[in-house]
Amino acid sequence: MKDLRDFISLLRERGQLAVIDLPVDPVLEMTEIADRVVKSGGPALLFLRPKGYSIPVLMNQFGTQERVCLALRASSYEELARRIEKLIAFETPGTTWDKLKALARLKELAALQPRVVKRGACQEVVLSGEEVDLERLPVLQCWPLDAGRYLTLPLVFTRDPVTGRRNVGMYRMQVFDKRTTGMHWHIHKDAAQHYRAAQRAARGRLEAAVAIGVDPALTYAATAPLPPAIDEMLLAGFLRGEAVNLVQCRTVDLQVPDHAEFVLEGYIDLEETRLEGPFGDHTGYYSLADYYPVFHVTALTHRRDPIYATTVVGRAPMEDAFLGKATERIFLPLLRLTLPELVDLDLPVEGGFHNCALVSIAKRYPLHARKVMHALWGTGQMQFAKCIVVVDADVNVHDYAEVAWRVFNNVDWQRDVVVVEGPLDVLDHSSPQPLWGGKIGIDATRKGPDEGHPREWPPDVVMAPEVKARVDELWSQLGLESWSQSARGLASSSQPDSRPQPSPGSMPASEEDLV
Ligand SMILES: Cc1cc2nc3c(=O)[nH]c(=O)nc-3n(C[C@H](O)[C@H](O)[C@H](O)COP(=O)(O)O)c2cc1C
Ligand SMILES: [Mn+2]
Repeated sequence: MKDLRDFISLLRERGQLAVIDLPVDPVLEMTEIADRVVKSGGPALLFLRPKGYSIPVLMNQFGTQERVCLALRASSYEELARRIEKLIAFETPGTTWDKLKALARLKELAALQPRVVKRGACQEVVLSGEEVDLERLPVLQCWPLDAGRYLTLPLVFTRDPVTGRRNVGMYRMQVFDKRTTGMHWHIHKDAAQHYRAAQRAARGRLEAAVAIGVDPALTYAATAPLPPAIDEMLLAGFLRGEAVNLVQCRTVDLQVPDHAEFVLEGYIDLEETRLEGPFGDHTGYYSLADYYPVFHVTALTHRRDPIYATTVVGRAPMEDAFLGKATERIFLPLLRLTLPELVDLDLPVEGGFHNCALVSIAKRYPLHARKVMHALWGTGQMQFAKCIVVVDADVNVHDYAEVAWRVFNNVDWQRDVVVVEGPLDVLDHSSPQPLWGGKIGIDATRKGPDEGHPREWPPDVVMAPEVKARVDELWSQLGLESWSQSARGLASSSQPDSRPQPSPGSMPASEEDLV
C-alpha cells in the first residue's frame, strides 16, 4: 500500500467501503450520514457526487478498529504495541551478538527515515497565485452552528525556524475564502512552538504546507502525540515498514508526501490573526470562537482526478475515537519507559481522551498512586488529563463496571483525592478561564497502615477454585444454561460494540511488576 488510493482499493476488497452515487451535500448532509455509519460500526464512505462539486469525498476511513489496523499494517492494537516495545527495548548490549542486534535495529530505523524524491503525483496539477481557489474543493460544513467550512483531516508541515526540524500535526483549518484559511494549532502543540520561535526571530512569516489525502499511516502519525524531537514521518515510515517519499514544494521550502491527493503551500503572517470558529468539536460541544493565525495559500497542487479526504468530529464515538484508541495502545509502552509500574491504561472516548485516564499500577510503596498521577500530568499530552483514576494491577481498566466498583468502594473521599491546578486542553470549556483549571486524581488502590489506613483491608469476595471446577462439571446437568445466557446479555449491554476497545488485560506488565 503506497497511497490513499491503494487503501481505498483494499477497503473495497474487504467489503469495508460504501460507494455513494447519489448527490449528497457537503453542507451538513455528509456529517449526518457519517455520524450514523460510524456509530453503527459501518464502512468507509466514498461520496462520488458531492452536491455542487466534481471531486469525490472520502470519509470514515478509520471508523472501526479493523480499519485502523489495516491502515497501520497490524493485525491488532496489541501487535502494534509489541512492535513498539521491540523498537524501544533498551537492553544493554553484553555479548557481541547483542551488539549486532542493536546495530541492526539502528540500521533498520535509518532505512525508514523519510527521503526526498524528484517527482511526485501530488504535483501532477500545479496551480499558483490567482489560480488557487479553495472554494472548488468539496469542503464540509460539519454542524449547524459551525462558522463555515473546515478542512478536518489536514497534515500540516512546518519547520522549527531555529533547529530546522520538521513537524507534522493535524490542526483543523477554516476556509475563509479562495486563498486563506485559519490555522487552529493550539498553543501547546509543536507547530505553535515553531510559530512563536519564528516570531522571536522576527521572520515576518512562517512557511507551512498542508497535505490532504495520504497513506493512512501518515494521517495517523500526524495525530500522534510524539515529542517534538521525533519526526512524525519517521513514525509513519516505521508503521508502514517503508520510508516515506517526500517531494520539494513549488513555492515554499518544505517537503510533502509525494503521493498526496492535495497539497496547499503557503505561509502564516506572524502579525495577523483572525476570529476562527465556532466549530462542532470532538468534545461533543462547539469550541468557542477565538483568534488564530491565518494561512495564505501560495500554491495548490493535486493529483489528476484527486480525492478529498475528511472526517467529522462530534459527540463520541466518532471516527477520531479509533485513532485515539490506537494512540492509547501505541503509547503505553512508551509511557512505561519512565513509568515501569504502569500496567494498563484506558482513556474513555466519552472523555475525549484527555478528560479522563484510568490507570492500573503495580503498587510498591505509600502514595505510589500519587507519584503516577503527577508523572502523567508531567508527560506530553497526558498533561491535559483532568481526571486520573488509579487502581491496582489486578483491575481491568477497560471494564468500566469493575473500575466503578473499585472506586465507589475503595476510596475515602477525604484521604484518597488530590485536587490540583494545571494546563487544560484548549477545547476544555468547563474551567472559568481558558487554558488552565482544576484537575482531580483519585487513588482507588488498596491502602495499608503505611498510608494512614490502620484497619485491615478486606479480601475480594471470590469463590474457591475447586468449587468452581466442580460446578463447571455439573453445569450442563443443572438446566441453567439458558438463564446464564440472558445474564451475559445484560452484562454486555453496557458496552456497545461500536465503542473502540482493546481486548481486556491485553497489556500485562512484566512479571516482576505484577508481583
Ligand atoms: C480529526 C482531528 C482533528 C484535530 N484538530 C486539532 C486542532 O484543530 N488543533 C490542535 O491543536 N490539535 C488538533 N488535533 C490533535 C492533534 O492532531 C494532536 O494533538 C497532535 O499530536 C498534534 O501534533 P503535534 O504534537 O506535532 O503538535 C486533532 C486531531 C484529530 C484526530
Ligand atoms: Mn510533533
